Formats: sequence, structure tokens, C-alpha cells
Amino acid sequence: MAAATEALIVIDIQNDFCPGGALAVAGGDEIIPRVNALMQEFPVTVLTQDWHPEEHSSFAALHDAAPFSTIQMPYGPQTLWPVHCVWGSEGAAFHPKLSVDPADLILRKGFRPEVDSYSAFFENDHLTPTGLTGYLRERGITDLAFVGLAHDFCVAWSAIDAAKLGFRVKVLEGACRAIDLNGSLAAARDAMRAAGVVLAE
Ligand code: VGL
Ligand code: ZN
Repeated sequence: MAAATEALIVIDIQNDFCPGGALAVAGGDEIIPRVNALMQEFPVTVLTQDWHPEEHSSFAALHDAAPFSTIQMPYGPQTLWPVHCVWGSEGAAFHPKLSVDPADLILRKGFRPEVDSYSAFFENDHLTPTGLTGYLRERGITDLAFVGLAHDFCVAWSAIDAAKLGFRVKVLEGACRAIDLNGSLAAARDAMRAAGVVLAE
């Protein structure tokens, strides 16, 4: 059992990130049994849900560009994705095998059309907070364990922000799966280590 000051943050285990989904992560559904078991061990559990309006600026289709290309946004470079996790769609729903009921909080992110939000703490402008920091601090949480999808995007950005905010952070890599776009997994692991994130099994 984890200590009373530890929270489990489960990132984006949604249909669109699992095999058959619009932005499928290889083996994305394989992690679910372990994630469900971990949820029993932590006193505080948070699920995040990527939650985009139909015309979201991270969608390649909106820019007449190829998916997985990069554009410059006012807040910096942004990878363009296939249309995914449109709010209210089946693709945006949690995977049916994920234990949703035990979660204390479901945090939605990426709902502003003009800015993407990989991190569970800040949108991609690195300025707009989601409110999760306050929620965790008010509950007395000092230590965070991250699992979910995708390892090299939403998990990594969330873990790095959490470490910068002063939480003690680990990523349970066996319960993550990556998109791995042009070496993004290796880069994300280096960036996490540099930020003081512990990469654990
Ligand atoms: C994610 C790309 C776009 C993620 C979300 O959950 O890692 N990646 N939206
Ligand atoms: Zn997204």
C-alpha cells in the first residue's frame, strides 16, 4: 500500500490511444490490468482524459497538413495529430477494461480549441493551469506515480511539470506505452531524468 501522501495519476487510457483507435499506441491496452491493480494501492487516484472539441488546433486536418508533421503555434512548435479524442465520442471514452469507478478525480484536458494540453498540469503554452496542482496540494499529496499513454507525450510532459512543481515523481514505465515519433521516447526519457523524475519498472 502506498503512503497517504502518494497519488497515482493515470494518463489518457482512452479508446483512441488503444489498438483500433484513431491515434493508437502499440500495446496501449496491455497496461490496463496492472493499472487497475495499482489503483487499489494508492489512497488518491486521478484519471486524465484527452478531451478535444471537433475543430481542435492540434488536428492535422484543420491545417491541411499531414498527421505527425509539426507547425509553429503562438506558444511554440506543435505536432499535428490525426483527429482523436473528440469530446463525447466513443474514441474519447475510457477503455472499457479500465477501472473508472475507483478514481477520485477525472481531469479533462485539451478542451480549448487554440491550445493543446499534453501535461495534466499546464496546457502546451506552459502557462495555463489545469487546476490539478491545487487539487493534489489541498489533499496533502507530495509524491506522484504516473502510468498510461502515451509515455513520450502526455505521461512525460505531466511528469516533468510535476517535478518542476516540487512533487517527488516516478514513472512506472512497465505501465506505459509510447508513440515513439522520430526518437521521441528516448528524448522524453532523457528530459524526465534531467528534471529529476525517477524512471521505475
Ligand atoms: C496525447 C498526442 C495527442 C497523449 C494526446 O495522450 O500522449 N498524445 N494528444
Ligand atoms: Zn490530444
